[in-house]
Order: sequence, then C-alpha cells, then structure tokens
Amino acid sequence: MSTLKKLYKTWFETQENKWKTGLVGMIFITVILALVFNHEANAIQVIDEETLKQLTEQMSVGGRITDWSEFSVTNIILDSIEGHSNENSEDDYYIEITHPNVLEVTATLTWQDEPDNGARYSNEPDEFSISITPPNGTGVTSDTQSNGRVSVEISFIPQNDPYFNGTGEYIITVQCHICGDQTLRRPSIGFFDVDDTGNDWTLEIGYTYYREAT
Ligand SMILES: [Ca+2]
Ligand SMILES: [Ca+2]
Repeated sequence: MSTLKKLYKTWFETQENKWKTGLVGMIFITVILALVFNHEANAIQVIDEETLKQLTEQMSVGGRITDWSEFSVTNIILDSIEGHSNENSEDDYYIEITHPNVLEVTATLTWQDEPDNGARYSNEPDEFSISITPPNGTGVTSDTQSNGRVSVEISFIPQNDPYFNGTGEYIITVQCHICGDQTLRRPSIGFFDVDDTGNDWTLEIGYTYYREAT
C-alpha cells in the first residue's frame, strides 16, 4: 500500500471513530434527557386521588377551610386499667371517644416481672405488644417488647371542623407472648426451672383533639 493510501486509510478510520463516538454520545445524552423528563413528569404528580378527594371535601364544606390555629390541642388521659395476662394470650378492652377532631390516640402498657425465685433463680423477661383498632379503621400494632414498657399510637389528619374519623369506639388489645421462666443461674438442663405463666400490667390510654378556643 502506498504511503498516500495509508494516510487516507488512517484519516478515514479516525473520522469513522469520531462519527461512532459522536453517535454513542448522542444516544447517551438522549437517554439521560428522557430519564430527566420522565422524572420531572413523575415529580409533577404529587397529589394522589385520595388527597385530592380530601381537599375537595374540605373546600366543599361551607366553602371554607378550618383555621386550626383558632383551636387548642387538648390532652385527655383516661383512667388507667390494671390487668393480668396469661402467657400466649390476647385481651381486648373497649373505649369510647366522643369528641370530634381527634388528632392522636396513644396506648401504653407497663409491667414488672415477678422477682427472682430466690438467689438461685433468674426470672427471664416476659414479652408484650399492644394494638389499637380505631372506629372504621385498620388497627396498628406495636413492636414486641420485653423491657417492661410498650406503646403504640394512631394519628388522624385534620380535615374541616368538625371531623369524626377518630370519634367512636376503639379496641385496645393487650398481647402477651412468651413469659420467660424462672431459670437456675447455674447451668442446668432446665429440669428445675419454674414456669412463669403470665404477668400483671397497667394500661394507660390517652388522646388529643382540637377544641375551639373560647
Ligand atoms: Ca418471667
Ligand atoms: Ca411474669
């Protein structure tokens, strides 16, 4: 091959590589732009159907939206309940909230395991969890705890005054799980362990609601 032909071939391959590089670059940029615009399109859709429905309902009630700054958040603590649960059991308790504009309902269970059965034994922890089931709603359940205290709460998004989705009958469920037995501190095969069949507890329930300032 002549020198002139070699020069021409080298120049042609260089131009071809540039063309290929340019084409790949254009495809890359197009893909990036498509992803960006697609992301922007998704980002614009921030109001879902349920939220839009709630806003429409708010606007349609008397043509106004409640100014909740004109209300005060009032905290109500119900009388505590003392009880006992057997191992691996559930117990339901019912409460009635008559106030409108409920913001949050909280249930807290506390317990203290029985003392060790003498110096030779260690009473292993008992496990509890707790649930709140609101009126016409789906219940929420806490984690299972073994440290003597467990709490769960349920919240409501304020709508227009008065709203009643947090008003009515609630079910509070105390769930007692494994109750750790009295075990010998010295290693043993468990033959001399003493069964722990349950535990006493205290249940405290409270709620907050918007009350119109006087
Ligand atoms: Ca125990
Ligand atoms: Ca116990």
